[in-house]
Amino acid sequence: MGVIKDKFKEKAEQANTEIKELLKEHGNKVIGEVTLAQIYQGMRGITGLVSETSLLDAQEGIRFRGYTIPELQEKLPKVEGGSEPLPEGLFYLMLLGELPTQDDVEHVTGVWQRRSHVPNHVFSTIDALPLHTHPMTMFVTGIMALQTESNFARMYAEGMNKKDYWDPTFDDAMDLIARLPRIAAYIYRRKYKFSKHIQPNGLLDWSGNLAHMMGYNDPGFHELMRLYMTIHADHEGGNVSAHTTHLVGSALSDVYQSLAAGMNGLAGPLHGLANQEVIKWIFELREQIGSDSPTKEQIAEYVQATLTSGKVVPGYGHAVLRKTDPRFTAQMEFGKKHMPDDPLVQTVWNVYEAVPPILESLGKVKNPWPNVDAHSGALLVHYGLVEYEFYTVLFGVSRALGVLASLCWDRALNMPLERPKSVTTALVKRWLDGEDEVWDK
Ligand code: NMX
Ligand code: MLT
Repeated sequence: MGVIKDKFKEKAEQANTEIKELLKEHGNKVIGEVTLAQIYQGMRGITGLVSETSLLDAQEGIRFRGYTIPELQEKLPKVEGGSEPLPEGLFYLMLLGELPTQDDVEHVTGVWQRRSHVPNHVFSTIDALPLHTHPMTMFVTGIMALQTESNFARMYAEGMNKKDYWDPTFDDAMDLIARLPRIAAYIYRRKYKFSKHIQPNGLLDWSGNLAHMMGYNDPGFHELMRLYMTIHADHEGGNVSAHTTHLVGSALSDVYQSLAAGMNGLAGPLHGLANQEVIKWIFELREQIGSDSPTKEQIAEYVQATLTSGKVVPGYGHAVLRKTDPRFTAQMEFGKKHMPDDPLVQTVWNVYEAVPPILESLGKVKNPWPNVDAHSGALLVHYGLVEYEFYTVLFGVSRALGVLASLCWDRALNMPLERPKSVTTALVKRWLDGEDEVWDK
């Protein structure tokens, strides 16, 4: 067994014992109430899941195993001469709950390099799709084509003790994470660069290699990819991509099937697709007014027009956060350091001034502040990555780190099939009419 796998097994055994005792002693404690409105309104605020890798605070934002983004930027290992954290280190932290050393991170990079081979049939499957296919559809198709390689599916078919489920799940997770940059870069080069593919460079880190295979060799872009892959990796367990991966995984669907399902959720415009929507929306604004530098007044008018036409302002609002997303702030800091004069980046900052008071004035938006997607596209455009339909694929490569570390934990803790109760409006009405105990029927 590998070093990380051994360590994970040890940690999981400890956690299993702890959780068993915790449930034995406190299993009947009530942790919340559910209102009628909540079951009709997206289950907001219902605590119903356990996810070990990160925790979201509505005011403060995300902490990964207790560490904020600025703390990760300070404490996680970096490439020589670099200043952004290596996402390999964040994966190690999320999986094992402890900060890695430089050696630990180099070890993860090496493991993922060795496991990164993508079989040819995956490329042929992607090639079978017409070129106008959305990159997220190609991405999900590529992940599903890779499912032929699942150790878990093969071993389950052969017959496996449930105590061992975590083991091939761990291997599948490591294999899939290692292979995702190749698939993402293949899609990018196929769709936008006349299928002129670039071979991996075995000397580069995971995100550096992704940048290289996409054809981007500016060291600034490599740094951006390390930051991007770190900040998009996880956002506790209830967001659509994490929750879907966990839910589908609870049926003992393997890592490939579970991640593909989660990525279909990420492809929705209220979730990860918002990053493409933001840039599309700003490009349309620039075209409408015929200038690359819209004034704050022009932005405000455009926001009003968006709202009047019954659309949401992309990149703003959140189901849990109630302040500016620290992932937005981390990207703003990157922009100030690397490209303070870029007109598109400046527009993103002007949008940040214009939008919140307008959304606040509607009186119904619970969070008028920007989320992660409000900023990411402008940084990518700065380095020449203008093909905004591809942006959610980058989000997806990063999100795999968090949701697959979590899926390893789901298996190690033998988390059961997820199956909440649903009711009908007819039953709700009977309850409102005073019929007792309808919920048990
Ligand atoms: N622009 C216009 N209206 C909004 C916005 C916005 N950005 N955000 C919320 N609202 C509306 C929302 O549509 C709802 O209206 P109605 O009652 O008419 O249906 C009302 O405000 C209350 O919604 P909230 O409770 O504030 O938000 P909710 O938790 O339902 O939704 C989002 C959260 C993220 C789906 C929502 O804020 C939104 O649609 N934002 C724009 C899309 C976006 O940026 N998504 C990316 C989220 C981050 N990610 O990567 O996943
Ligand atoms: C995410 O990163 O998943 C989004 O911010 C959405 C969420 O947390 O609900």
